Amino acid sequence: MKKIKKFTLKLIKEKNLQFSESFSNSFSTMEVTVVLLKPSAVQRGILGEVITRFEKKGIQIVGMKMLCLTDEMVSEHYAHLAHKPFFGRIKASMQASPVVAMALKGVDVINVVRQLAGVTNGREAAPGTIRGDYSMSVQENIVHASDSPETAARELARFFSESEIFTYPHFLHPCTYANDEL
Ligand code: IDP
Ligand code: MG
Repeated sequence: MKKIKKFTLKLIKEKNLQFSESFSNSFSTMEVTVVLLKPSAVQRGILGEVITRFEKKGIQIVGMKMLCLTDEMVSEHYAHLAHKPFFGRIKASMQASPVVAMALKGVDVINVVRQLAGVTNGREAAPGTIRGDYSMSVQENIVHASDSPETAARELARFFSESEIFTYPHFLHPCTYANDEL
């Protein structure tokens, strides 16, 4: 935990990433969140369509890579489900192929991306959301998205090294946000 905090603070300083804990008094906060495009997205050949949704929304991609999740990564990532009878199935499903990990940056992006993803069960997720449009399953639900600033910081450290997170001008910013939203 200490290591994660140190890594996060270093990223905030060096990469100009800002997490909401640092700006709890402002109305809007520039944040970074983590999305995993699960094997269900990789194997169904819809990576491009899902990535396009984030881009079209005005969210900046600051990290992206393909990787195979290790046993340790999945166990840490889904530790809150370790006691469930279906945990073995989830684990196998997350390791069925490589995943694509993305670091996404934007104002209030953690909540925005959770809304774009939709609720866990694809059959109940609202049309227009990623899960609502592409999934018929609770388990095979296309994307993972961080659910809080603390989780986002932990997941960023879990899936990315410092050199894999980028800072670059987002030329669409003037069309994406008003000055007082940044
Ligand atoms: P979330 O992905 O919407 O945050 P969580 O409850 O954190 O939902 O569960 C993590 C993942 O575990 C889900 O996205 C889904 O793939 C899987 N999962 C959750 N609940 C079930 C279940 O009841 N059966 C099968 N898989 C599940
Ligand atoms: Mg979750």
